[in-house]
Amino acid sequence: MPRRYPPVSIFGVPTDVGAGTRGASMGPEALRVAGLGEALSARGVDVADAGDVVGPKNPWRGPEAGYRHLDEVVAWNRGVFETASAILRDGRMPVMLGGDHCLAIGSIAAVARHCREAGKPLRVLWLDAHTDFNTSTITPSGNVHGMPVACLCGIGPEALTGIGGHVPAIVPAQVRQLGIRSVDQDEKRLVKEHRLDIYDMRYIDEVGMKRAMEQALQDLAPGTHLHVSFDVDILDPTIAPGTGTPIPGGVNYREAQLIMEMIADTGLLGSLDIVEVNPALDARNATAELAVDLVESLFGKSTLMRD
Ligand code: 5AB
Ligand code: MN
Ligand code: MN
Ligand code: MN
Repeated sequence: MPRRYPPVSIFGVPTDVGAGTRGASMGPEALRVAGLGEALSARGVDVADAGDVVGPKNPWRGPEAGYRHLDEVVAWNRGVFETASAILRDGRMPVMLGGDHCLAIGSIAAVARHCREAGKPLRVLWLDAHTDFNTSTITPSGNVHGMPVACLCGIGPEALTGIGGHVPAIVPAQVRQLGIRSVDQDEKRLVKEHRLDIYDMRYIDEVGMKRAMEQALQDLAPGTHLHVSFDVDILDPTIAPGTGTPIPGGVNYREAQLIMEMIADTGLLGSLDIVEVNPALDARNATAELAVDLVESLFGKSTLMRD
């Protein structure tokens, strides 16, 4: 039986201020060109395009006190927070087209505030090759796209941890991370210390994607708002070359479809980030097209019975 989805508002965030490679700023347009809006409409979803968040240009400077472009990262995230909050207030589902992954600070802060006000449980499913749990003192790069999960959990500069007006925006127990295969040395210590629930590639190899996803999605209370933060570098670079920090050994096409299909089956999807698509590194928009294909599955498109 086809599932009904709430109305969706997609919005673009054309910046790469949080990344170490230029080009994710072109991600929103690549996803639109790949037909994201049309694909959702074809699924029967009421979809509107809220346009793009506006923010400062990328100054392309080196790290200062452990951060690259902190002021610009804050400015962009404030804009994301305002836009996502307005969409949620309208009773619509925000779908953010990044941009680099630092922008999830603003989108998830908005979702966390919305859930707090509505008295809804929130769960964040972080699909990524990386844990994104660095801080200014342990980061190897200063790039804030390697820090959003830590910031959301209250570890980071006040200008970022406080964006939603409540510190921390979320706690580690609300997060599940899947697809992980690149964690920096000190970052490993920190994710262990904070007990992040991580389904890494070794675990997926051993138990299989189905079992790993069942565990990542288990004990979701009825009425939970499920936020999916989809960093396309979770995918194997052979199928998704258009991203700034590709790591070999990622999830394959069928595993990626299964992830999305199993999320769809929960019926709890409440908001989505699609980040780190970098058209400057892509092969004929293949990564954006694959992302759109996967989002169709996330919205209930399945091979046989269910659509
Ligand atoms: B992404 C690295 N851990 O902090 C760092 O793509 C990479 O949002 C971060 O997951 C990758 O610079 C950030 C080496
Ligand atoms: Mn990421
Ligand atoms: Mn990543
Ligand atoms: Mn990346």
